[in-house]
Amino acid sequence: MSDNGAGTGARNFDAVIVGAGFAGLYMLHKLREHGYTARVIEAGSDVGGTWYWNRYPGARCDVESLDYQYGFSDELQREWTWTERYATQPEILAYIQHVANKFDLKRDVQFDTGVVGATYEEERARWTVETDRGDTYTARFCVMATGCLSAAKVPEIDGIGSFEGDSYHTGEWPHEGVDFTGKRVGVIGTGSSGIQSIPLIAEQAEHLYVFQRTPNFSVPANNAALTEERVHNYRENFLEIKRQARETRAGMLVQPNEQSVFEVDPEERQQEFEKRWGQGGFHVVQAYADLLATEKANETIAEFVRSKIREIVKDPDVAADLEPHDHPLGTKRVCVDTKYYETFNRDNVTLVNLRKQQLEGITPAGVRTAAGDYELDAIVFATGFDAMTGALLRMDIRGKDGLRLEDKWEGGPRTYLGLSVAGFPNMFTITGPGSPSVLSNMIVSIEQHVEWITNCITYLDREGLDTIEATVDAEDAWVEHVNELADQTLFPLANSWYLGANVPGKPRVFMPYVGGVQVYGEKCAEVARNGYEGFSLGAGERVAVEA
Ligand code: NA7
Repeated sequence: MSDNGAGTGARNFDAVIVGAGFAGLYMLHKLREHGYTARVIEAGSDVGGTWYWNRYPGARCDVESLDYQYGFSDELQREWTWTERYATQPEILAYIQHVANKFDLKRDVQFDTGVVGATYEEERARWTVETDRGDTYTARFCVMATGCLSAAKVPEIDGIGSFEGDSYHTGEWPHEGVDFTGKRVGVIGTGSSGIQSIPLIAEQAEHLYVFQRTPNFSVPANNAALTEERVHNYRENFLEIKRQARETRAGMLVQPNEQSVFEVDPEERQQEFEKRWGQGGFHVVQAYADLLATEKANETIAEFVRSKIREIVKDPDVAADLEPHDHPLGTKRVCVDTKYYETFNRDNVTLVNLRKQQLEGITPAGVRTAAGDYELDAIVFATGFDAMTGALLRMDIRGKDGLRLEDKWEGGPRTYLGLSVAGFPNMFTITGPGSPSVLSNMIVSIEQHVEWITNCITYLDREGLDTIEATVDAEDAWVEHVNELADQTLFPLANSWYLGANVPGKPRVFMPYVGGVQVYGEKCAEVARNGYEGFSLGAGERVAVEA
């Protein structure tokens, strides 16, 4: 361990951590607990990661607040009280602030600083990390806690720079908020961000045009204030709930039904769907065991949701345009909304179906489609992210022999366990591609990764080892396994950001691991138990580093 501690202006650390969201902060906390020095480098002016940037109206987590909190500290959970079933972005941000303050984390974070590159120096077994301020940091370990949905994607639309009104990306929302009162507003994109923000923007705007390329499935949140009883029960069983969550597929306790949808008659099925729809959120997808397994089963739930759209939306033509038909339900992340479909019954809201009138471009005055011009005062790009790899590839990361990550991943991301990349020793990717990440409760997956990485580092030190690097063979086998599993599911049938399909030119590779949190966690534990099987461990001569 180096003794040149953080917070003193020192530039050499045991670890540099990129990103101060849930992942980076917990990584810092764990490393400190074990006596390591670490510096977190964060582009934002404060902690929070995705919850720092995504401040658009209606931004909430689609995982219930009680489940979407750290599990590592009983004391922490006892002193924090969530107010709503689905927490708002400000409440989640307040929670992360609380965590950062409680554990005194901010003193080791360098804010307002973007990492532009990271280079591994083989001789000294150290990473050199460069920032956009021109600083460099060196560290034995480099931990990428850069998030899966952190590289906002502004679409490549003709004339995008020519618009003379105001424009915003949901993932980079102004901190002071935006007042759309009296404005003609266009929202481009109907993923989760669009679907959450549209109802609230509609309440303010003089007129709202929703530019929809692909309709998504959305289910009601049925959000409500949490009762004292629910909070109390959760609190008293917290550690057990958190333990059990790691033994599930999605990293949270749901009520799965073991039955096939075809084992019940249509009437019973309808009742079950209605019950789950009433419960809100992802419950509906859990109604039967095979809903995400076969297209035929999936069609039953897809058609149920479409029937709800027809029931809610009064204009049948608008309802028809909102009905998703091009992908099985759940193969894109199901959206969780509050009054999304109802919004299309408002007189000041117009749905523009870009499949019927193609988007031709953006003009100084608004949006142009094949059917004509829409004059707008403001455009909201709810167009998503260069997911999972974007934040990593926007940095110039170079491993052994100058190998660039960008070149290595030219055909799509390749990792061992989503945690490590062959050719990039002592670099870890928290919830990287090839791990359950976005298919799971992120907090659970983040904690599992952080704890695995911490155990790995302490193991190396105990054994007198300096370096750890995934072998090419282990990486190849893992990539093949991840692909094989994905190919057995319906996921590849959707043009989703899971596959990189939303970014023109991005290799079409299914990035998350679909095997679930439990299976994945067991695999990681087994690798560690077997002396970090699939990794080569090195005991080179460590060069003393001057502060
Ligand atoms: P998503 O889910 O990637 O949604 C982006 C939306 O923007 C989607 O409807 C896209 O349509 C649309 N889009 C993107 N580019 C264009 C262009 N060029 N023209 C028209 N429409 C476009 O991002 P979100 O931010 O909503 O959600 C991301 C995740 O955050 C979400 O899944 C949750 O996990 C939290 P498309 O479907 O590509 O036709």
